[in-house]
Amino acid sequence: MKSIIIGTAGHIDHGKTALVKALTGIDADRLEEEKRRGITIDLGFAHLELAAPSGEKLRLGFIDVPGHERFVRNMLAGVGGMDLVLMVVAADESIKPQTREHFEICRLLSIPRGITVITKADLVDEDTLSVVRMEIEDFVRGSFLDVGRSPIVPISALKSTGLDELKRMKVAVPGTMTTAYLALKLFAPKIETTVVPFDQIIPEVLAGKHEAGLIIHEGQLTYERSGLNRILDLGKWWHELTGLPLPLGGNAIRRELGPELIAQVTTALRDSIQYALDHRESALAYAMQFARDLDTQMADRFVGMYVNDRTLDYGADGREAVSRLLDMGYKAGIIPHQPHVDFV
Ligand SMILES: Nc1nc2c(ncn2[C@@H]2O[C@H](COP(=O)(O)OP(=O)(O)OP(=O)(O)O)[C@@H](O)[C@H]2O)c(=O)[nH]1
Ligand SMILES: [Mg+2]
Repeated sequence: MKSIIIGTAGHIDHGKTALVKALTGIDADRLEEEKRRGITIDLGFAHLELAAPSGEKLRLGFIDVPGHERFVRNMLAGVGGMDLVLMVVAADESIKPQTREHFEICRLLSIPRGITVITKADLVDEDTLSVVRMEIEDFVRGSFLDVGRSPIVPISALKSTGLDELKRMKVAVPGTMTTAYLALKLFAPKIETTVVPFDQIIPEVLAGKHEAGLIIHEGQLTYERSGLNRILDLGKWWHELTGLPLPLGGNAIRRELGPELIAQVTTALRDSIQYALDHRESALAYAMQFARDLDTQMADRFVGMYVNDRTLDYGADGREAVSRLLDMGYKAGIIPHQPHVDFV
């Protein structure tokens, strides 16, 4: 059996021990003081057996080092025998003093190989993640961690909830007459739900009243800031299933009003939307009074999700999406009557 010694390196609190635990299931912080203070003081150890692509068994031994600058001697003692180092950089902090120091130590001791791991990817958005990646690329250029020979892998060590687990949860939903609810029931027909006012879902999930919440409106932009994790994006799920956009809403008008009045109302609505799109800044300033806890930038994104060119014209795929969604809802028994939609 082949043995490989893998070590961690990186700044304090950047997630080295959490990474080793996610990989092996073993908490390498074994000292009582380490557990109490939540930092690594002395070297920790873990192991994992894996089959190599060739079928050969590999025994991976892990050495987890402390990131605290005061314990750099312990770190140094662990680095000597490493075949491969996991250079850990937290996405929310990027390169810090001990990232540099540990990197220099690994270079001085000629660690042959490494992988740069961007941890805590769940804490930042994609733009920040790519900035951190660029900073790392610059930092490691020409070294044994140069991206030409060693990958940069973003991860999150947070426990993720699987979709099957979600199907067994009781989920707070904003109402049973919402597209979000319809999509959720199509995804998981047997899922249990409780109706909660839409703006109470995030606080109640945070308070532990519900296992999960179905989030609509601006909650879609703010849930991460509130400290929640996404399990499923129903818009993406629907798009993967059908290749169509998920229709979130529309204006309906009574057929019996007659073609003339329907045409008048439609024109008035379209003109009004077109005006708002053409005068985005003042329209947004007006909308800000209803913006609840959104700042201007988020409100701008939020409005863009609901008022865009599709608001003027669904387009052929938008129309197909509306019909398909309602039809699937009827066939699944979620909508009691079969809807017949005409598009004006
Ligand atoms: N959100 C998030 N938090 C994480 C992740 N990985 C680790 N953490 C948290 O970050 C904190 C520090 O994690 P550790 O694994 O103890 O960090 P460390 O690099 O081992 O710290 P030292 O050993 O003291 O240098 C803990 O509170 C972890 O729960 C992650 O992927 N996402
Ligand atoms: Mg640690």
